[in-house]
Amino acid sequence: MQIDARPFAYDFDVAHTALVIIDMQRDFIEPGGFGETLGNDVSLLAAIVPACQAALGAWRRAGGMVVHTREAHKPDLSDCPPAKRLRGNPSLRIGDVGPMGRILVAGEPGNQIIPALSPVAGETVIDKPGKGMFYGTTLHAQFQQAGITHLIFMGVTTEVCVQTSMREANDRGYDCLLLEDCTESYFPHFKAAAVEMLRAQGAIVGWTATSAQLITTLK
Ligand code: TIU
Repeated sequence: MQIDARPFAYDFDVAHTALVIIDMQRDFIEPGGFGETLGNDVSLLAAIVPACQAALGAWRRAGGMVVHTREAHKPDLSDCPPAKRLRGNPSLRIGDVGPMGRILVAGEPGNQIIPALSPVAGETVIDKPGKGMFYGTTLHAQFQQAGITHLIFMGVTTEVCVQTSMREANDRGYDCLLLEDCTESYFPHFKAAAVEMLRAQGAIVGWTATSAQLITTLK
C-alpha cells in the first residue's frame, strides 16, 4: 500500500506495520491529571479524539497490530527518576494524590486510556516510564517478534512523547509515519514545528499524512 505522504510517498503493508497510539490517557486529556498539574489547558487535546477513533477503526478493520502506550510509573515510583519528579513547579507531583488518583501512577483512574479509544482484546498496552516508548520497555523485542518494520503514530503530545517515540523508533530502523490530525500539543506552534522538523531533510525522522489519507488507502 502507498500513502501520498509528505515529503514523499510512504509504502507499507498492514502485516508489517503497527498503529501506535501514544499516551491517550486521562492524565493528559482530562482536567485533574498530569497535563493540568503542569499548568496546561488540556481542552486543546480532546479535539483530535474523533480523528483518532476513525483511524483506529479503519486500522482494526484492516487487521493491523495496535499498540497503546501510557506514561505510567510503578506505585513505589522506583522507575521515576527524582529528576523527573522534582522538575519544575507543578501543582501536584508524580505520585501525589489528585482528583483522578495518584498522578501518572499505573492502575490509577487518571492513568487509563480514554474510553473513546479503549484497547480491545488482542491489542498491546505498554506502560512506559519515559517520554519515549522504547526506554524501559520490551516493545522493540515485541515488534521484532511480530515482524513489524513500519509504525504509524498518533497521540499526545506531539513534541514530547510522540516526537521522542518517533525518534527512538527511527534510530531503531522503523519507517515512521505521523498522522497530523491525530496528534496535538498544549502549544499549537510546538505541534507545527515538530511536524515540520520530523519530515524535513528528506524525512529525516519520518513521514506525515492525514487520517483521511490512511483511511482511503485502507479501503
Ligand atoms: N507535558 C507534555 O507535553 N507531555 C508529557 O509529559 N507526556 C506526553 O507527551 N505523553
